[in-house]
Amino acid sequence: MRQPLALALTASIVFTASACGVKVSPTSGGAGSVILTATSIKPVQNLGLVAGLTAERILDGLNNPAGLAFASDGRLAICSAGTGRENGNGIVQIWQDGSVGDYITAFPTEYWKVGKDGAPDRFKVGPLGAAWLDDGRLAVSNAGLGDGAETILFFDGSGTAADGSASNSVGPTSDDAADKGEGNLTGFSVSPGGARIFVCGQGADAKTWVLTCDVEELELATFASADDHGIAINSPMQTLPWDDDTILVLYSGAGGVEDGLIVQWNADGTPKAQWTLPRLADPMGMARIPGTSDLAVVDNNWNLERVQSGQLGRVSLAPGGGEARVKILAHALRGPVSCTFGPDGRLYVAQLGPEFDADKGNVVAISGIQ
Ligand SMILES: [Ca+2]
Ligand SMILES: [Ca+2]
Repeated sequence: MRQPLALALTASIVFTASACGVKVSPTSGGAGSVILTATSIKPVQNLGLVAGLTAERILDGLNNPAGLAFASDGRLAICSAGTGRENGNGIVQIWQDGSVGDYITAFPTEYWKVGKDGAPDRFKVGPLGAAWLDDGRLAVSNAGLGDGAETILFFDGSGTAADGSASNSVGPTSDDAADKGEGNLTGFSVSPGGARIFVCGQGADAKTWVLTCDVEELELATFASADDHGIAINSPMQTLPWDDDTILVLYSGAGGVEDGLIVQWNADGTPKAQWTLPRLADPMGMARIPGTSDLAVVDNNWNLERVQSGQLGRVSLAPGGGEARVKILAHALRGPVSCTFGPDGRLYVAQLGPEFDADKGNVVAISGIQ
């Protein structure tokens, strides 16, 4: 994931320190102001980190946190489903240097699985992914809409979801009656040069798409289908431009099954290489380790009943594909969903926490990965 310097600030962020707890208020007011309130850094529970790595919990109380995206000025956008079980309160918050504030509010939300026979609905979904563009806009998936209706929203500054300019949606692309179109849009990245966004879709199991969105025309279109090329592993989760001509995509495969895969796609949507990921069950987040050709990959170890212990792996890709080398750097993460490196060199990881749908998610920052 992402972005060069010269980001035009479209929102004024105002810090006003007061006695304890640093309450912040906008001095100029008006649309586009973001109120940031200082938060306390907390020690993390044991994440099972290998020697040499340390972690801090920078934010908690999040409901099902998802995508993370750093702007070049150090602002971190954090997508989550909104607190509690009410609908329509999906949110993107901004965190910077220990302070946090609401950036875009009132996203539609839905539940991934609707409970039957009196069982509660499970896994609230709001905005799932985001990316900052060179011109300062923030692109966010409106993933609380249904499959086939989801769009990418583009924002010039802070506000509500209704203020965003929407792309088109992508409907069914197969004859499968279960194919409602693309949804759960997640795993954003920006192409080299910034003209396009890449994003992972989830349509029917018979048809898996990586999509691309033109950031000027706001045109969302299919880019690469694993199924069209005999790749049976589904659930693309994260995109990552790898060089000028190719893009890596991380696939988590079936829940709880050790079948994760990274596919390198050419610009024409044909696969160039692929790597299996031994020891990782459901990898969902991936970021390039700065200054290296290795990847940090977080393994959610997905289960729809409970949050399971997840992992952080360092992944090395052998030329031409095959089995990736995976070194486990942490074995007791709490349902990690996504990760990205900050300008401080730390790996920021969104975790579901001890329980999903319960405002118990958090973001941790892990130091020492080199
Ligand atoms: Ca959705
Ligand atoms: Ca899997």
